[in-house]
Amino acid sequence: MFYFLLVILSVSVADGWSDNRQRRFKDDFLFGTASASYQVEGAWDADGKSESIWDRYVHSRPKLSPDGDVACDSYHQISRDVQMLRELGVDFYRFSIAWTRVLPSGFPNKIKEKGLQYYHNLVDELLKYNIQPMVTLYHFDLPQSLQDLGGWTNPLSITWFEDYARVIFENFASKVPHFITINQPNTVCVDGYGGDNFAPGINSLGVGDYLCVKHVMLAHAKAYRLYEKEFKTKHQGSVGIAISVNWIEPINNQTENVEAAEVAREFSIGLYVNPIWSKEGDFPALVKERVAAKSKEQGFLTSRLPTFTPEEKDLLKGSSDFLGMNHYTTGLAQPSAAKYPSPSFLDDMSVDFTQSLDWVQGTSPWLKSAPFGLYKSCLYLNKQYGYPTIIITEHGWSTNLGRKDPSRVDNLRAYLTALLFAIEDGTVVKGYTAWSLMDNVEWGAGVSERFGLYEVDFNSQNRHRSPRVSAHVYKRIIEQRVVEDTWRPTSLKMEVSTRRTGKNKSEL
Ligand code: GBH
Repeated sequence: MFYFLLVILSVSVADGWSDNRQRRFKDDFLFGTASASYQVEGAWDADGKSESIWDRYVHSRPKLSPDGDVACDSYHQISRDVQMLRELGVDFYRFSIAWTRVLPSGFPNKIKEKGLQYYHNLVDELLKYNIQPMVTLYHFDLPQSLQDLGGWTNPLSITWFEDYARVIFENFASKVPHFITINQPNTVCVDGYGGDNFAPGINSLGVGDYLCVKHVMLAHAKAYRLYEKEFKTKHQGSVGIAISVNWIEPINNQTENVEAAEVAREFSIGLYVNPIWSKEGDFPALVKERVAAKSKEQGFLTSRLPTFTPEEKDLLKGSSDFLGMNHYTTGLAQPSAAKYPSPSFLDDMSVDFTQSLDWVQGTSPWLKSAPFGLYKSCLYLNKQYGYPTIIITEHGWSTNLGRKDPSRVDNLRAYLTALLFAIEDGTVVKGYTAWSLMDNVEWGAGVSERFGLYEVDFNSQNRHRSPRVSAHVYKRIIEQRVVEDTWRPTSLKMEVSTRRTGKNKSEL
């Protein structure tokens, strides 16, 4: 008897999460997929669109190939893009609006009707098939004209964004139920201003990056309050922000590594979540203390991390209807051995990351599969911030060319299973978004890293799209509401999902 118990115990421990219960996504759980303007639209200078920081960044670096000039040609392929969404049977499509297409000067003094029309056509086509649009206002592509004025390091960027947001809300609030203000402030700021690997590549380490964070957070809050005050009563939509929440685990349970992981979570997650979801409406205390101390040591008279006024904290606090969570991978933390440039964000944090050799590697160098990290991220947010309403606004996997993508199928199933466990343990998750609908321009990496449920042939005139195995598997999950271990499509031919057979809202 004792031996028998021991066997059961060790099997269930080894197996981690498996038991016999079948976990389902409730009928009102929303499934979607996503893209972003620069990554799919192409037509980079068509119909009066102005230059964005990504156009400039890629065009001025001879080593980078200008894949974004044409990208997936989505600017000319609305019906094909929406057809794919109907095939998948998704509830919503997350895409972004290019600021430069709508307001080429960066300001609302000149509104480009043709730019607006493209998004109206896309939104109308989605609504025709009962697919909800989820619109990101800013996904990394600032007008270069505003960058020339300092971009997000200029405090006036808060007003520039608010004015742009007003134009978008005025035009789309009646049709669009979900808005995301800004995608991944950490990428916008720490990658974009605290280095050279991401547009605009300002290289202002430990200074420009934090200035940007302050203004991006306030720009978000202003746009949220604008919608709340002038659009919400009438249109009843929701407005959130998409934050990069990758999991950080200590490399082992030694105290110094556990502490390093805690520090790293405050620097990479808390910096953006705390101002909105904590009662103080401010950056995390730990980050404020660390950056202030380092700054002093370095001879600065004030902390490199800017502060918020009491009014700004009030503006920030609670300024989101949902926490958009972009989750891809997990890092293992330990105190840094490496010497980072001083000052810099990395020096302030002083944590090094590795990933386990046991985790499957994607095509992107930073991407390994560790599904437990999604579960732990959710529980962490619940504990720290009191069960916020979450939408997974991105999760995905990169492969090479080819329509057979077993590693994406495995990754999708494992992460959705982890999500079901997080939901069972109390996480409030309204929806899940697969990144990405189709292969697209992976920023500086161009079209070499392929994140699509649909493969795109970048050598063909019309950027021909074809479904991968994972597209069929995702479609099946959306229909069945469960994650099956072994189901496979019998052919790669795709038809419109029975959930989206073309009936419009009034018919349903
Ligand atoms: C998301 O974040 C983006 O929102 C989306 O546009 C993108 O396509 C998707 O992820 C997949 O990457 O090579 O070690 O220097 C992307 C954030 C920022 C993650 C740059 C990878 C490069 C790390 N990315 N980062 S490294």
